[in-house]
Amino acid sequence: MKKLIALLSTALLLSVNAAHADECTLSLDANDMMQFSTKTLSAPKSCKKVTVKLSHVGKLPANVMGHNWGLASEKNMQAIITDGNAAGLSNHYLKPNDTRVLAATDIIGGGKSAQVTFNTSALTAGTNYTYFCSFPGHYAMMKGTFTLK
Ligand SMILES: [Cu+2]
Repeated sequence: MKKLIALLSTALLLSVNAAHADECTLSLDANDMMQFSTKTLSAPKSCKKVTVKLSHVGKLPANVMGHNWGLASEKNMQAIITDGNAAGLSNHYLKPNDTRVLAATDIIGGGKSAQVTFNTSALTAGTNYTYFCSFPGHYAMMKGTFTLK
């Protein structure tokens, strides 16, 4: 009987973890109109890691209409993008090892997808962070707010 209870509680724990993991995985699309499909993303503050999946649902190639998903403090976004423009497409329009970037996917073209998983330990719950596409000029339209709640 004890063994059965142990098995049942293990199964319960596993199912709780599985549900939890789903809440910690977020998805958004980007398109050929230079748009993200949402301007806000949030995850429960209980997520130790968050995964963001970006799908480019357009058709244009990465050098014309490439998109990524980057995360930073709002105050750092402009400088990150300025340095990213100089770094070029081969660096996914982000300065290599830029510590101001909290997370970022690769730049992708139409029909592709990319994802990034990051630890939430560097983030403060309840604080609004900015996410953006670092392709030159895109942040004007392609940005939003990420919050751990
Ligand atoms: Cu873009």
